[in-house]
Amino acid sequence: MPEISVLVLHGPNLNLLGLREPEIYGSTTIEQINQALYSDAKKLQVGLDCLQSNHEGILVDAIHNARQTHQGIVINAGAYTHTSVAIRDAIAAVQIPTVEAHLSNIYTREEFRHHSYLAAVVVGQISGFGADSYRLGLQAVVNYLNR
Ligand code: CA2
Repeated sequence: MPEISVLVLHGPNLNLLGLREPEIYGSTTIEQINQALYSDAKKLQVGLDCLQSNHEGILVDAIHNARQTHQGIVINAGAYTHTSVAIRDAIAAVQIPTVEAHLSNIYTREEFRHHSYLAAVVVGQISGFGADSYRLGLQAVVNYLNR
């Protein structure tokens, strides 16, 4: 059994990836992203679980529950990035090293996307590399945990 297990959280509307607005978010589906992550996790010899939810409280519960099961988190909180003090507080409370990932470069988009409530409580942020942002995030959190 791997010593390290990582939780990947996808926030609201990300279940629609690949099905709507491919010009912004690409044509890769969430299932394809998760498959690539499971394959990477196997090579990195870490455990992996992926969860998508459109509900803030479910994401908060998942972060709390990770205390017993996961040593690292990669989160794309979607629009909650820009609104959720609750998700920020949950990440700060559990003290599990967390990487924030975004498909798009949030700093080249509308002004309201330039502020992340999560940025101050995560280890780091990866933004703008499409589906690769998650893969880079997984690699980054594993490197962080192994160092
Ligand atoms: O770039 C990202 O990953 C975002 O977290 C995506 C969020 C957006 O609110 C953030 O500002 C940046 C939106 C996710 C919506 O996903 C969709 C996917 C397909 C079709 C429609 C929405």
